[in-house]
Amino acid sequence: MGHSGTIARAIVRGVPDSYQQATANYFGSGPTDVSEARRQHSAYVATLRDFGVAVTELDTDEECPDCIFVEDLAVIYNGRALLTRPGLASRRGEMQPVAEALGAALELVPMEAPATLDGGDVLRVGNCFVVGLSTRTNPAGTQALRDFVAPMPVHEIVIPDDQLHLKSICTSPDEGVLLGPEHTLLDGTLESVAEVIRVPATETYGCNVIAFGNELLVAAGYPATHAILEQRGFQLHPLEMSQIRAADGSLTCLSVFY
Ligand code: CIR
Repeated sequence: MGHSGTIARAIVRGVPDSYQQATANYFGSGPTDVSEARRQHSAYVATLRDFGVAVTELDTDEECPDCIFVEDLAVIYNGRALLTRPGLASRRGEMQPVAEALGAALELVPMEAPATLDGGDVLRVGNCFVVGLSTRTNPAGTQALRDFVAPMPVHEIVIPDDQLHLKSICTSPDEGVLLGPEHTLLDGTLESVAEVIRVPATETYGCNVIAFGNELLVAAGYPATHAILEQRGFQLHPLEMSQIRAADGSLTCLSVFY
């Protein structure tokens, strides 16, 4: 994700018929309505296009039920793409078309075993990165990220086991500002890099936003979070995400921005 003027292009990937088999252990208990997931995904893509993003939509892959969550496959920095080793081995087959699409514009840097890292754990905040150590991202993965973005500082934060990724629960709505839940990620790491707006724990899912300057794409249905953001002067664009959330996915998960 990024801020005003920083999102030029996005790669997204369509919803397969097999989406009902997508992994779901956190926010969701599994998708139940593939047609509705497709409607929600299409509305998301249309909204990105409305904001002037050049969106490349990759063919879906029935062998990969989680393939819509392309964010996890790459970290983009300085004209290069770090191709991750997703923490869930069953997702590593998603890589090839994403790598091909990114390779048309960027230098590709592969991640080597035993490193694992999901792009959902990597958040750029100003002139540094914050990376989540999670069930998907291991210390060798965070080291690979450090090597990839050096000399840019990388701050590590432990993601509690009841949450999927850093960006599942914390993103940046504006330069120098983070949005996070009030009950976790409280070790001071976030506050060391930005002002942190905290929202009620019941609205943790609402912390995943995509910023276009002052305008934010947000998940529909998180009224306390929306009120806090509107009070701060943001203009909100709520999107229905129920069938994306059902597979533990959030707004940022559906794109690689570059
Ligand atoms: C998974 O468990 O890997 C997918 N069902 C959800 C991935 C969501 N991606 C993200 O938060 N970046």
